[in-house]
Amino acid sequence: MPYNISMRRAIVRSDSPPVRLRKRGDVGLVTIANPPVNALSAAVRRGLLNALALAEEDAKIRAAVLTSSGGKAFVAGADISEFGSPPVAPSLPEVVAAMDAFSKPLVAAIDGVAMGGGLEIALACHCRVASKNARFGFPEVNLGLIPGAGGTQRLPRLCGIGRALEIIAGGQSFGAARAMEIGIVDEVAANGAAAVKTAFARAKRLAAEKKPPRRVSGLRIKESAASAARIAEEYSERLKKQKPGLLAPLCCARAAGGAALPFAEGVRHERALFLQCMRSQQRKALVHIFFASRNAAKAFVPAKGGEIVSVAVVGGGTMGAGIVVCLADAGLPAILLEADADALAKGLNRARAVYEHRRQSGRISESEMRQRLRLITGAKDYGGIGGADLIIEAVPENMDLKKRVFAELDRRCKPGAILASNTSSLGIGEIAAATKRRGLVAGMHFFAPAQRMKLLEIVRGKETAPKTLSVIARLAKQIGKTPVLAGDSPGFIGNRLYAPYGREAEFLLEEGATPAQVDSAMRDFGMAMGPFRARDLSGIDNGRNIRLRDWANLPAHYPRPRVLEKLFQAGRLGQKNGAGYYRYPDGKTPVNDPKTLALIKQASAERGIHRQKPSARQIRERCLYALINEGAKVLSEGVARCAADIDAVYVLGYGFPARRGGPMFWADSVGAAFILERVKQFHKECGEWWKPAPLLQQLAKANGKFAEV
Ligand code: T1G
Repeated sequence: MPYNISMRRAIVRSDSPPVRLRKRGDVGLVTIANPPVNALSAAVRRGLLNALALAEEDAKIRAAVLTSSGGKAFVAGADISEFGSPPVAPSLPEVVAAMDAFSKPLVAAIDGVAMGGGLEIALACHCRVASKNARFGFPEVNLGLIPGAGGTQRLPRLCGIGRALEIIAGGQSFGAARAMEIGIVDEVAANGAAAVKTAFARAKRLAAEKKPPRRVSGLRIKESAASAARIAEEYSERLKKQKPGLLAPLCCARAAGGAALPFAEGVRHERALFLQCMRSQQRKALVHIFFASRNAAKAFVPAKGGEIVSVAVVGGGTMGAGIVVCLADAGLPAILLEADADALAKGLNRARAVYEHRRQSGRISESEMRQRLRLITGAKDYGGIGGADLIIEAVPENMDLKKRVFAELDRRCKPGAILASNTSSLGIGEIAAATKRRGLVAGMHFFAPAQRMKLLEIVRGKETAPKTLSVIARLAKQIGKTPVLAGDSPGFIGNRLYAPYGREAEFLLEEGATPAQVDSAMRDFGMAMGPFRARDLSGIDNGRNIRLRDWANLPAHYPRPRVLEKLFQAGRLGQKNGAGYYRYPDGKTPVNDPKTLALIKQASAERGIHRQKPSARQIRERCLYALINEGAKVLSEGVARCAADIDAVYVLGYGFPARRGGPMFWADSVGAAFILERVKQFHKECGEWWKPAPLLQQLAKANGKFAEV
């Protein structure tokens, strides 16, 4: 429907428009107000177009300032929730073209994040003023996209093709000082209000000069077309190594490589690449994970009260120290409790070592390190942690030990304190039974290294109170973690699905594969690390203990792989003692070890297997379909709330490739019927482990998807 002036006035001057135009003297103030992050929805795009048209037609307006309200974001980009739906006019390129054509000075006042389309509309202005806490970036590449509204053409014109390639294909955000340094911003003000004030002054000055607006599109990059294309080509070759299998980074490089072309031609080239990415399965998968990681938090009712002011951590091992660092990083005081002075000193030193490493690599300053360390204190007895609001237990994976710790915590900690276990798979209900405050007991399963991994499985015991879960989920967000709710079942979500994945990898060794073949096949699929390299990292002894416990009551007729036990009996504990599935001559680089192959062949012989090398596809099918079959059971049992939660767990905690959207999203792209046929085949060939999950059978029959469960 074509716009007419009355419609424009209606949209821009209604009482709560997503875009408002107000006159201040002879300057028009265009304000975007689309909480929570001022995403460029269709209504915002329409509002911008109308506000620009009104400001253009109003002779009393001699210049305009573009800003937004809300503070968190200037504009966080296109409205991601619109992706995949039929496009709604006006498109963002149309809006940006109208900004470019605006005949009066147009100055952006930026506070909060200017990302993606938000940075693109800022670059389409003739001048940019930022508050000092503003942040900038083109994160589209993390969604499987490229900037699609001129960003790949304007950015190189301001900061050169080399820097532009890093920013666009890297997808990292950066601050106002850096933006000023590289020429994206013309001035930095103390805060949002000062940025608007400064922008006004600039707009008036530019209007008084009566010169044609300085359009970024009118600039030229200093490199020639051939040189720009060569720089982009060289950068693309690096991207193929750094980000294998990803389409969007390469398209970013190709689009920016065209910035030496005439502007209109470069924009057309960019648009074609943008639409190619928009249609890609990788974009669908990456956007799925963007929302899955945010929607997981909606499993928890928003907490009211119960603020967590101080946290104690029991156990200063690698995990406990990492958890303490998470807390200090978020500005929370953390008390580390250990059994004796020596153990406490070791635990505190582990936390200090994390900060020392960050300081040496320039990620934090000496003063920031001291500030964080001041938040970490030690206690040698329970009396020292009695006043904490939350206590996170991170002692070794031994149920009797955990029960003793929880019973003592229950006696010594203040009423109302929440007691959480970092257990990776032990029963929360059983642990809670050792206390008289079962409603206040839950699982907080961090992933190693705790100070880096974003995933936090929050485990609901059968008597855990909803408020306990909500308070923990709120803390999770405060310490930068993504909370995913898990039912109290062995292995919760992550380790429950990881067990069959690792089991099948091990059976494949006995059938004819080597650790390197299996790891390589899974890395080629996109896993951050192969299963055997991962097991060497987490420790052969840990893997063995979990398996002994999980299979304690396994019916005798279930086949059991033997290689893990043989490695353990041979004293090979993994990277930590120099040998596991691989050897580690330098302590960290895995090297194939003939001794491992000898143990594997021994296992094959004991089982009477004639070894045959499997193909990469067979390796992937066995490992992944076992995982997905278990995921179907976890969904049916309600251990996971929905398939997207499983995807969030696997991408954030287990290195599953985000470009495939997580195991259940990927399974939906393969198809339940196909997977069921393969599972049935493996059931015939490999025995009871492969009994098809009822939900998988239902979906196959109904041509349904896990996403619909
Ligand atoms: N569109 C729609 N919703 C968005 C959104 C967006 N761009 N960004 C955030 N949200 C929602 C999010 O789902 C959540 O919703 C709420 O806002 C708070 O987000 C055309 C093609 C801005 C740094 O990739 O990085 O522009 O869960 O929990 O931790 O060329 O949000 O409350 O219902 O993340 O304070 C490029 C994505 C898009 C930025 C704020 N832009 N967003 O972080 O809050 S493509 C991005 C973020 C594009 C152009 C191209 C972060 C944030 P709910 P949050 P936060």
